Amino acid sequence: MKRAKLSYVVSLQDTRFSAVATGGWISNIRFVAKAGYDGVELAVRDPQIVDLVALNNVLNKCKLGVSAIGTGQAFLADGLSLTAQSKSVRERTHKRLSTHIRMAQYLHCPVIIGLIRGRDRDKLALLGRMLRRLASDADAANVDLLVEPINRYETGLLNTCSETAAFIRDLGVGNVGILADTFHMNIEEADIVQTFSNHSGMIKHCHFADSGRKYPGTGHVDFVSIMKLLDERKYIGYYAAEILQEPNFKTAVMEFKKFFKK
Ligand code: LER
Ligand code: MN
Repeated sequence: MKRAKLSYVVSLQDTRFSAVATGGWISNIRFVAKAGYDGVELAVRDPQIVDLVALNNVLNKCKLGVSAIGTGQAFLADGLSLTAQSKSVRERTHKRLSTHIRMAQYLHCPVIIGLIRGRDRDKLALLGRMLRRLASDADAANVDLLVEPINRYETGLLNTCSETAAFIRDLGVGNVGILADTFHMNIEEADIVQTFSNHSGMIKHCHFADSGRKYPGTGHVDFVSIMKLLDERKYIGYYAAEILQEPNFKTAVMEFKKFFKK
């Protein structure tokens, strides 16, 4: 039986977001490969400053796939947002995300729409217009977009899987799915396993972190039931470790992997 794959989130540049591996990305990627992962997820502020050929060489040598490209640092570090008040900021955001889409086309992976959508709850219609346009660019490049429900303390725009599913249905495009992050779900969903069950057809990718955002087993998220359900629904995407590097990067990598051997 084909199974879900494991990946670990590695940032290609320094960031204040602490649930990703930072420091030397080459040695981080090599360590993840040696620990037996199937892929890495790349957090990328600006694809134009990435040496794609060098990156691809490292990935090929390590025999790693790429689960997705994260874009949140373009929001956190550069202030880009799809729903910014200013039209010129929105256009620069579209342009930046087009470069993420080109990178994703090269690496054969989806692009995440997380915090880059902005934070203002009232901007859902604007987000819809911006995303429809972006989804059409992505479709031409054969790339999928993943909208990630994010908890209320980080954004007011799309906190739950059911809101996000309704939003995606309204877009009426075929290449946008849900990224389900158990850390956010533990805050926003009444029943995490039931939520996976309700939306499994639209969930194309998962971020796995326990309730305190550390590796599975350190909190109260029921990963065994989640994986049993997703196995039954024939989920063959990734479980990506977007976790705090605690007690340190290497231990977090090993402990996340170890959890899935049980
Ligand atoms: C990104 O995947 C995420 O989960 C957010 O918490 C980033 O702020
Ligand atoms: Mn996430």
